[in-house]
Amino acid sequence: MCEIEVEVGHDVLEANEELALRNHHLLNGFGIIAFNIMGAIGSGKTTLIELAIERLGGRYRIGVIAGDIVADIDANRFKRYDVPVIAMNTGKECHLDALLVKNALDQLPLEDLDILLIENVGNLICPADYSLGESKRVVIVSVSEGDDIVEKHPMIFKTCDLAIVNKVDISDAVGADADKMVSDALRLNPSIKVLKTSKKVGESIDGWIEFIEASMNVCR
Ligand SMILES: Nc1nc2c(ncn2[C@@H]2O[C@H](COP(=O)(O)OP(=O)(O)O)[C@@H](O)[C@H]2O)c(=O)[nH]1
Ligand SMILES: [Mg+2]
Repeated sequence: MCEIEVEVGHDVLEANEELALRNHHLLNGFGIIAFNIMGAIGSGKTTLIELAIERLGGRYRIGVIAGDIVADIDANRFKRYDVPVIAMNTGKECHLDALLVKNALDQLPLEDLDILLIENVGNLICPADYSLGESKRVVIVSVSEGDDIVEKHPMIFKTCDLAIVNKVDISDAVGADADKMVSDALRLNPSIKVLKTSKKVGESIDGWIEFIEASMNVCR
């Protein structure tokens, strides 16, 4: 019997990379900086995007892609801010991919945007492999996931520009060492920027806002 080896995974990822590059060029042409925001369900992705819209919406024109397996709950949260939002349901898939993002870009008023915030599907594994065309990759973990969550998911931390350790207001209550999470991220990726945040402490969000602003200056 003859055996044929088919590298399906490799081909799929290669095709995705090509599409992601096209998305990147399309966004570049409009001067848009896109952020791929990843993290588990409940880590605080939607909350941190909402805070970014609140703080930066007056100075930049922001659009959002809300990735989810089903439903448009997050998309409806963003719509309250009167920004263009596309809800992107993946069905059974645990990550967005470049084709889904291309479909969303086709529906967004690109000429009217400076920043595109993409909330990926809640997952710390699959999204790491799929570029979307973003300029910056962000991973959010919360202390309630346990302070070993970073060392359990090395790939995503190795590929991101920014790691956010969120919900530090409840570190003591859940018995988590937020500083260990920070040092784990830096050990995995010495060039990653790491922030500790809490929506309850306004100034802890400043670093997240400054990261977006700095990316606007560097990437454009
Ligand atoms: N205590 C605390 N709760 C937070 C913080 N950030 C988000 N949450 C809560 O965590 C839950 C999940 O947040 P959400 O932004 O929807 O997470 P997502 O699934 O990653 O988009 C919500 O009930 C938020 O209000 C934080 O800094 N501290
Ligand atoms: Mg969300």
